[in-house]
Amino acid sequence: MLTLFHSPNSRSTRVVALLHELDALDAVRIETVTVARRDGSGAPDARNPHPDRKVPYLVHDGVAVWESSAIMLHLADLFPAAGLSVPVGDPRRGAYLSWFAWYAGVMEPVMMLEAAGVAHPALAATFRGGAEMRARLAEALDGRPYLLGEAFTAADLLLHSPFAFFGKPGVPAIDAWVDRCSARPGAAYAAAFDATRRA
Ligand SMILES: N[C@@H](CCC(=O)N[C@@H](CS)C(=O)NCC(=O)O)C(=O)O
Repeated sequence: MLTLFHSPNSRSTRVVALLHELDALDAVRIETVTVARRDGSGAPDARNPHPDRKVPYLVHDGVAVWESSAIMLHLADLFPAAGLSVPVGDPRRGAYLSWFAWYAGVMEPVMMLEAAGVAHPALAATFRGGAEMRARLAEALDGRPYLLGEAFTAADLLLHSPFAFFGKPGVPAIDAWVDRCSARPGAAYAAAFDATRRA
């Protein structure tokens, strides 16, 4: 059994979009919970088993999976028929895994630091900065529609999501990719789903 702990218009919305793209909604119970939001609204929900009361949080046959990258990798592997994962043995698998790790380890921290206006030589030495992050994406998307080439994968769904939420960066290759990913049926489904859910 699969249960996704979700809060509307949050980082778990992209997991709902993925479930739609995977045609897996019937296989997953979506439990809507509240979370503490940065604008001061919301509150931690005692029904949410995440140790920090965050979303997304997935429970698969009693086993927890947390962090968007791990959850999306796991779900895309669980439902391979949709073709959104890259299987072990495929030469694209290394890049596929690396995009998920880079998202969690570099891209999201860099975006948060940039949005907060925080800069420090130690941070730049560790993560580089927003310009380098965008250059990496633009280079990967040069002459190809998606990060892994011609096919849309779960990596595109995850990595385009902050730009879809906070706005495109004004880099042509990235902006066009965000538009392509945002036009997918999963994005429209998740937006409509969230409009019907109140935690
Ligand atoms: N790196 C985590 C971040 C999860 C996260 O911070 N989610 C927010 C919602 S967008 C949350 O649950 N915040 C509630 C809180 O911080 O208490 C992931 O991507 O899964």
